[in-house]
Amino acid sequence: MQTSSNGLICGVVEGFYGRPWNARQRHQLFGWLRSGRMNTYVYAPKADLKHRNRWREPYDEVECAELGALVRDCHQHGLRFVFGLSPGLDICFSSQPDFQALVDKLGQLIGLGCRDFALLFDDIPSDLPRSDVAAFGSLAEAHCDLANRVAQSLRAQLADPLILFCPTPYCGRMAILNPDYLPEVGRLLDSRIQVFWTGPEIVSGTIPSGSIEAVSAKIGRKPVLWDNLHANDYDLRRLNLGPYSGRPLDLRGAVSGILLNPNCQFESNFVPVHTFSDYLNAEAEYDPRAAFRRAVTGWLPQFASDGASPVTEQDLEFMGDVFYLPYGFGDRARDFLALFRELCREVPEPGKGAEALRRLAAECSALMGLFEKMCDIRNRDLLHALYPLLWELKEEAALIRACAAWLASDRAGGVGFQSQEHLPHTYRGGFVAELQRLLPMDSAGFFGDHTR
Ligand code: GDL
Repeated sequence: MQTSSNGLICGVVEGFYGRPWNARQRHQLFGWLRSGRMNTYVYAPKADLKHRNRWREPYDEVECAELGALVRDCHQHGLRFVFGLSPGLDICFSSQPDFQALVDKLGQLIGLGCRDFALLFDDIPSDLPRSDVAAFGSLAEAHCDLANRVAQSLRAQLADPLILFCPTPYCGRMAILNPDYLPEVGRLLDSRIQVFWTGPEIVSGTIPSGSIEAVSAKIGRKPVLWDNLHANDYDLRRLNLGPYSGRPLDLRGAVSGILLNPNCQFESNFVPVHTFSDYLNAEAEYDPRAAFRRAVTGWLPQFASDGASPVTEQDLEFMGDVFYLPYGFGDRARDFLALFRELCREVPEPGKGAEALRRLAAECSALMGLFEKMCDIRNRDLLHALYPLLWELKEEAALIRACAAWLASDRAGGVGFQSQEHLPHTYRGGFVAELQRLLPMDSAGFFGDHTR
């Protein structure tokens, strides 16, 4: 297995909610990881029923063939394949049959060539199951006891397996609400088991190195970051195409690993994975924007098309700026928003603001053009990974461009602006949108005054 230059466990955890990636996509990922000098892939797709909801059930013959091929493909790329199991929704920690089911399940994977494992207790009830109250004093104690027994069983079968553990409070915010859990992990969990951590938040915009010291002190070891910076499963209108950022280089010395849990749409992860590799391999400095530009250049060949007007590097950079990172947009998207915001704040008098309106219309045209060019690319999987978001973007761009044209006109007749294509009661609608309108979240995360 290849070791990263700094000895970190590093790579990707496929740990999101939604459709798991397929063998072809994972094969491509392994190539990216290998060329980026990373060393680990963690298999933990929440929607593999036998990984989580029905964890006790063994994989059938077809699934075994697929998983076995995946493990081999991963190993052939010089990477560690970690199989994650997430039994916490309904396991009884004191039950011997449940322990046996777990060991049997991991044994099935050992039979398929897997040598490294993760036990994941994220996103499960934070109370000890009633059936375990007599046996354990706390949830942390039950989790550690199980993990230690699993580790013992794995070590009896394998030479020096990597064993990872995801605690139930796995970020700073959660640890505050559940202050006893992590110190118990520090005391009770076998010291050779690695512990996952997502940073101050589930999706951490920044992870200061100092924030790691506190958690390391509690858990008695350096954590492995499960980094959700580019994850988008929690909001399907997002895509995070921006560079790995908000993590200082000295963070690499404060943790024992970093694994990226990225966008659900596999093909959209080229820039996240490649900039992450730049960060991992950087010697003295890492400039996220420069890494972003380099990655965009590397991504461009995948947009080859037979169309008259192919996608350009500028197009990709603009798309990346629009779908950037969870807590900020890229340069050109920020400028676009600032211009539009200003025009909304102070709508120009008829005959005024021509230059600003022209600039706005030009940016809208660029976004609409981007969509048209994308439709011609040969890599249809890549197109469809981006399509729903690009469609919505070009629809808004068309609306804003029409509005800009109306504002630039003499606005004869005195009626307001209306679009023929955006029908009232169908636009920005649907059941979920209705619920979201009824429950707006304020900037502190509270849902309307009445619920405080
Ligand atoms: C989570 C889940 C993860 C999900 C991510 C982003 C962890 C440890 N667990 O809480 O499966 O993809 O948030 O929504 O991060």
